[in-house]
Amino acid sequence: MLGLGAGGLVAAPYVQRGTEALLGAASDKDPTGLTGLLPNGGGFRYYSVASSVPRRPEGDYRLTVDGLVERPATYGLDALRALPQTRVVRDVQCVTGWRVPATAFSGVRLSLLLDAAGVRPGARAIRFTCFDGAYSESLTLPQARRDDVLVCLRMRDEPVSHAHGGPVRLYVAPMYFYKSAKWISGITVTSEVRPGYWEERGYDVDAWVGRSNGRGDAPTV
Ligand SMILES: Nc1nc2c(c(=O)[nH]1)N[C@H]1C(S)=C(S)[C@@H](COP(=O)(O)O)O[C@H]1N2
Ligand SMILES: [Mo]
Repeated sequence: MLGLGAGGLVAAPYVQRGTEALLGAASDKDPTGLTGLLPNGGGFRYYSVASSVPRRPEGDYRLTVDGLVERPATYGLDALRALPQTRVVRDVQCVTGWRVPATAFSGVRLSLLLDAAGVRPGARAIRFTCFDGAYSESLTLPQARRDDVLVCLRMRDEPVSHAHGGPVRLYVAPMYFYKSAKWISGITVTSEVRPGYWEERGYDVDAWVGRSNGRGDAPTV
């Protein structure tokens, strides 16, 4: 029922003591090599559970909205840019402890895309998929409809870089940063929450900062 969160790869074992070690390992191994290539921009760590992520040329980017909706849709970047843009400035908090204060994210409210698609009765959750082929995330419908949940085109007032999940990533402001899926390609409306990548590995689906099993007081890794 949980599905293969790692896209068919062997799933990592469920870690009961918290998955800081796993998150740290992803960073320590630096599978993307990006940490070595890029200055540590403003305190961010670059995370990717996929060993490499293809770059998506702007013109080729597509975001699909489907599942329990009246009007499935596919958006290119221009179509997303043409929609009303919202900017929020909030702290970024990774579950492993590092934090970046007052970071600007802007883009289209997820609620706007859901309203445009017309969520059908019986829908309760959203599943996000990513073109890295590995990561996934989830939100309940009420969480997804919050004003501070954005489909981001810009981060720190610049286009979202490839390292940070560009051209389009999610930003779920009130939750730990693992909810903010990078390189998103699919938004599927579902009848139940399908736990995302880290959630299958022990982290809470309801990842409210300070009110979930990622406490943010773990040592920075
Ligand atoms: N597709 C994808 N999204 C992802 C991740 C990932 O590995 N793959 N890591 C998550 C985690 S644990 C964090 S802390 C943030 C890191 O975002 P950054 O690389 O922009 O700092 O992205 C989140 N979104
Ligand atoms: Mo994280």
